[in-house]
Amino acid sequence: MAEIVGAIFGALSCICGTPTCNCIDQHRNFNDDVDELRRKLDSLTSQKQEIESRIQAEARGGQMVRQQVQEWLKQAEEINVKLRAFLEEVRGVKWYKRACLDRLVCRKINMVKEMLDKGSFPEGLVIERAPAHGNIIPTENLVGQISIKEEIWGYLMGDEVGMIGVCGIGGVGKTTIMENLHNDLQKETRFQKVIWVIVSHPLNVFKLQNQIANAMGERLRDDEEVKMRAAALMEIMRRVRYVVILDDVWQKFSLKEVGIPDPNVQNGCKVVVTSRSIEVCSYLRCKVVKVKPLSQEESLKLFLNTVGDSVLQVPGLEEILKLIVGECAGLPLALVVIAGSMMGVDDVNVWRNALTELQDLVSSVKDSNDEIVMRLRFSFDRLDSLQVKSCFLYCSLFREDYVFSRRELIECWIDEGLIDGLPSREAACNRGHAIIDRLEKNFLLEKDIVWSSISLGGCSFGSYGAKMHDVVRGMAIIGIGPEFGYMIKAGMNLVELPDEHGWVKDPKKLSLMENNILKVPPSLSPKCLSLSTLILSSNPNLSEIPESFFGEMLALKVLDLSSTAIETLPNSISKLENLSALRLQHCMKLKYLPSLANLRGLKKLNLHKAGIEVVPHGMGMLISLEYLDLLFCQNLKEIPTGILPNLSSLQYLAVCCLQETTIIRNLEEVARLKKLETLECQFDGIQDFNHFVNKFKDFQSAIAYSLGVGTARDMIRQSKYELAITECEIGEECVVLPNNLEDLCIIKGRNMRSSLNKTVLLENANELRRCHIWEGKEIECVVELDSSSSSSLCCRVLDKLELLDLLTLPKLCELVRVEGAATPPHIFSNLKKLTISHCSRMRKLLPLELQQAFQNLEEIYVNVCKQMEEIITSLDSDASSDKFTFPKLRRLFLTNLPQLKSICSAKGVMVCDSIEEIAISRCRELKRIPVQLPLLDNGQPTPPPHLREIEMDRDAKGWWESVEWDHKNLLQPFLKYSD
Ligand SMILES: *[C@@H]1O[C@H](CO)[C@@H](O)[C@H](O)[C@H]1NC(C)=O
Ligand SMILES: *[C@@H]1O[C@H](CO)[C@@H](O)[C@H](O)[C@H]1NC(C)=O
Ligand SMILES: CC(=O)N[C@H]1CO[C@H](CO)[C@@H](O)[C@@H]1O
Repeated sequence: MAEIVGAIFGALSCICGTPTCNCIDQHRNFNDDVDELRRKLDSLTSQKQEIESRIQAEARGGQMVRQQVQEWLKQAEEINVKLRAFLEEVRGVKWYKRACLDRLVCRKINMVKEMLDKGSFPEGLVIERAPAHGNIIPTENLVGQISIKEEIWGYLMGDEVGMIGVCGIGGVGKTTIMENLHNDLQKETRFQKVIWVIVSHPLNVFKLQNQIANAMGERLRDDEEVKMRAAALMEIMRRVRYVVILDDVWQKFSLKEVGIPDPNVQNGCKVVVTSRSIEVCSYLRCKVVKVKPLSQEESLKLFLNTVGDSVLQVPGLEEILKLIVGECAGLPLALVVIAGSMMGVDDVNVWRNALTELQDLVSSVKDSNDEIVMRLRFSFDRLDSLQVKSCFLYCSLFREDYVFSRRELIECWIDEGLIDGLPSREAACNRGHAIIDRLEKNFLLEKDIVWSSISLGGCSFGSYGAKMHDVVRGMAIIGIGPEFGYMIKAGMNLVELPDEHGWVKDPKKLSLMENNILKVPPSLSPKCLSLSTLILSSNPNLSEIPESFFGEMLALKVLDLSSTAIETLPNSISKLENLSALRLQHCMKLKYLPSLANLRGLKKLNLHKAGIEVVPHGMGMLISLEYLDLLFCQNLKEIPTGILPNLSSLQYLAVCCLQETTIIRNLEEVARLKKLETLECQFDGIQDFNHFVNKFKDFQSAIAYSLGVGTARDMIRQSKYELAITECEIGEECVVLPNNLEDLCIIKGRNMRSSLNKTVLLENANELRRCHIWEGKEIECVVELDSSSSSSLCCRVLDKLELLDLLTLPKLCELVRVEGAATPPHIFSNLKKLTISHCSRMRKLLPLELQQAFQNLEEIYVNVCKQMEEIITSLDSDASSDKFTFPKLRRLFLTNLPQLKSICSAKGVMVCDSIEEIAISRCRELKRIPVQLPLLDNGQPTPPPHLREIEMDRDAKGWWESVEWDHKNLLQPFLKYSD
């Protein structure tokens, strides 16, 4: 209190001490301001209370409240206490002094306003475990090794052991066991946080700290020393009961150095390390669990699981098969990879031959460390085409554990000329997908998730990409790469180029990706006359390459300098006549490129986000150019007229359209590019965009597009025709949609109208398949129809919609609003998936009038809608005993709906015989589950034939006892509890 009094009188003396009391604003009334301050303070209090109750509702078992939110709550409380006291003080101040206090009051008002603004937390309050997208790691099911898994589980659940070391040779299945355990741990309430970190090799403490902090939803300061960061991380970790799984540790280190508190009985935390080295495990004082190879019997089972049981029907095969399995030495990785390569073979002779090859390979390296390498080599040799082999080998150029997106990998293959001779880029991409599928099927690549930079409402978004198992990669590098002239030093923390002795003789492909090479020595000119691919990407501080460097690399075809700090490219580039791909994306400092006029064979020029101010000299001469990316080159103001039409081979073009004039001028030129297949374009605002669309419509027919308006974001990239509008002022003008649009995404639209229908011109959108609306403050319903339009256009337009995804729309209260119409619109009749989350005003989801929308619905997700009362409603109360039929519904997820009283009216029943999964959690007001069980011929009820599980939160056991569900006892076996 003393401090506040001081502040008031301090202000008085300093402002009023001078004769010109300039703080008096004649037009303001002091009392009004004080009232305003009081009102603002009340709003702050109620906002704080709301946030606190939202946290209670949202924060399920293990979730953590975001740090900004915690800080905000603390500050809000402080401000509240201080200012209430201030208001008390002010009341007693004499009138003649009040005027002078006014400015102070104004400042306080602003302070509260700021707090109110800061308190919206569009990313959500808690760090979600990204439910539907799961922190679940895609993994193989375990065959054998169950006892090992159980042993580890015992240590995790018990008190005795804090550090666990899972130890065994490469390919024995350590990671798979831990992945399975990790996924099981997600369903446990014992730990608040389960973190999976792939430890880089060589170990990099700084990076490890970042990985762990990120997994905790926090950030460490990049400019601090490792020691300070360790202390900060320690602080973060102390707050939760965690399991940290450190996968694939090669070197000794100490937990303290990184900032992981010692796991012990008091904190109940656990650290699990997987490693090939017992020494590492012992050094960390782990309880060591050795993962042994599979028994012959388990091996056979795993092999058959992969290759398919039907091979056993081939006469005479069983013996050979057992011998082949024997050669795999019980290593799951070898078993699945080899089985993968024999899939579909039913000729005994081929099998017999395979056995001999495998035996030869294995005996050639008996008892060396490379045993597994040779087993894997076998399946490489069996990839029939050189094309597939080369594509596989190319993946080893990336650093260990790198997850590539399919698109990225296929583009690289195209650059290498590995996918050639196809009539279009689309055909080449399809071929690329087929190759990835093939490699995945052979277990030479594995599926993994590429996380996009989009994160909203606490959800992260990912898509499937591919990754090379580290042992498979090792095999590629040691066992095969050298024959093909590969030299791979990716992700090795190198700070300079390898010196002359370190170079493979006459390499063909050299990767130095993801190091920290700072400089290429001034006169270095490595003699690499056969080098066709040089990758120096992601050396973030590499700023200079000397003239001489490319002097003896004249055969270079692919040069990748992306994500480096280079400022200029040496002129010697101009002499690389055979260069066909120049990748310079994310070179933000790149200002200068020499003339490209000589590079007649150049097919790809990627300058995405590069710093260039003008287009490179000679670009107009690149008659072979197929791929040009100039997107987000912020300094590039225009593409001069006359250049684009020369690029007659162009298949893919990505540009920003920042000024109206450039759009129009270039667009007419774009129209002349006869081979163009894909156009990617970014616009500043809706006006520019609409202008573009109106022109584009005339010629777009066959061109796939990916268009963005507003701030740049990763595209969702699901379809050929997509539009994302991000953080845009939508306001007055309706958005005109291009023809063929399949995917529409509106994120953080500002000043949107009350409905989607009023925000965008839906008339053209009769191909719309997916619609995402995220974080729109104004939108009240998705479609708003007046009586005249109800049966017509809009409904036809939205009839193909398959996915409707609504996230954080605070004013949304209905899907369809029909003004004064009696006839229910025929709408959403192809909807397959409906997801709605964080829409706090929504009370009722699907009106009975939308019945036709039920016909194709396969998935319904409703999550964190705090006023949601009913999922399917009929206005007509007589219909209360109705049957609601959802012939295709497979998943029904209702989570965190504190007001949900019924799913479909009081007595209604839901018929959804195709249901597979039901999840209901945190819906405590729900008294009855109306899902009707199908009847057998004899009239007895039976669980739905495809039902797999009914998931509930663990502390809902009591609720389950009380909830009404006809024949509930039959469903008991399907129950599964999660947290
Ligand atoms: C790399 O550059 C960044 C930014 O310029 C700097 O902060 C960092 O210290 C540099 N790293 C090294 C290893 O030189
Ligand atoms: C460029 O490619 C052509 C055709 O493949 C080849 O004959 C020529 O030797 C290459 N140039 C260099 C410098 O390697
Ligand atoms: C495409 C479409 O149905 N648009 C409708 C949007 O809403 C207005 C009035 O609210 C209708 O007149 C349009 O037909």
